[in-house]
Amino acid sequence: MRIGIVCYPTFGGSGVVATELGLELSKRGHKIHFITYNQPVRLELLGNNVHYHEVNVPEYPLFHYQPYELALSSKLVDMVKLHKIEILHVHYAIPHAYAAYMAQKMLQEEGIYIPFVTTLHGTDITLVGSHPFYKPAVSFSINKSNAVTAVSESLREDTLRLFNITNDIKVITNFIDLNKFDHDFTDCQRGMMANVDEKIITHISNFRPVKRILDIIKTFYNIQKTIPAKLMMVGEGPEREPAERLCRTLGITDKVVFFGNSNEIDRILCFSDLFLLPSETESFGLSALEAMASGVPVISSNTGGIPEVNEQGFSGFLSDVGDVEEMSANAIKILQDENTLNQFKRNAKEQAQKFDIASIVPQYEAIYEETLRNCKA
Ligand code: GMT
Repeated sequence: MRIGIVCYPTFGGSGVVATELGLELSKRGHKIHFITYNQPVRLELLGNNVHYHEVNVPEYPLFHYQPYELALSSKLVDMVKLHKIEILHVHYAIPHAYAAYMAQKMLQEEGIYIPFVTTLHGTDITLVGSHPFYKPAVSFSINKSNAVTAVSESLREDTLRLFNITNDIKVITNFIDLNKFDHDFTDCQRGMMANVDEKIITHISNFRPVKRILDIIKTFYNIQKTIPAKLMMVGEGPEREPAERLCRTLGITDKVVFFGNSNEIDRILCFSDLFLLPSETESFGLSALEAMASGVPVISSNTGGIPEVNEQGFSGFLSDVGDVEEMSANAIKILQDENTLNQFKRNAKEQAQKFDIASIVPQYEAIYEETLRNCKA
């Protein structure tokens, strides 16, 4: 199939999922066209089956806001015609499904029918999309999609609860390429980051308020009082500065490393012992899955789709949002002896196998085929 993929190319789960999906589909023989405003961060391999088309929005001083949706829908029209794209897969209802619908209508005027599949990732529904300003556009875009998927059962339920949805929503969970995370625990140069007696605790995100970054610092503060440890904070965002300030107040700056954004997530996870994800809400928690695939147990909140990913008492522990004391106690429970820690590491890897790319990507292929069949009927 010739498939156009639209996503946010920045650091963030939806862009990662869209990119990994496109790359895997290309390996399975499909021609993939990424259409977005920057080359997606994990898209390193452009080749015969993988193409990238940049959406440019010319700056025009008259416009207070530059019209990205307009530029995107025009680009979709051009790319569909030029590369004979058969189906579009857009990640995020706004503005991508909205732009895809406009492209569909424009192309219809020329006698071309391009169906589009929309994948909902979370913030388009739970944080931004449900704002009254956007709600009508989000409902409309979801209802006009030829097929809709959500990355967890929890997100599907949230979408049905928050919007007036007349379309079916199928759950296709996020996935992981286990081969990319297949390391030996002893081969990870952890000595570069911590002393032999120290445990390494990691968090990776875009440091937005929804990630509750300060809960991470407070949890780590409690842990390191009992267990020698270092904290690796990977990512950039508005909560980094307050987090660094809190580290100074608590006197733990020498134990916390702020990395900024990194393309070496697998290497960092390779030497990690525990992953923290205390988010306010999370439709899935791809970073937790990436941690588990590296054999890193997860201490998380029990919100949104996280319980579908992290299994209580097996791959880690889950607590109510904001319950720093329980999260700290559970972290210590996992870290306090090597046998328990190694058991949780093995469990985390086992749990990640449920989300193997090899079993999830065919579900997307089936949706594309079904959508194309329905459009031809
Ligand atoms: O929250 C993020 O880190 C970014 C955000 C995004 O839009 O990329 O992530 C959302 O989509 C991911 C991939 O499906 C999910 O794993 C995240 O849980 C989800 N974030 C939220 O729901 C807050």
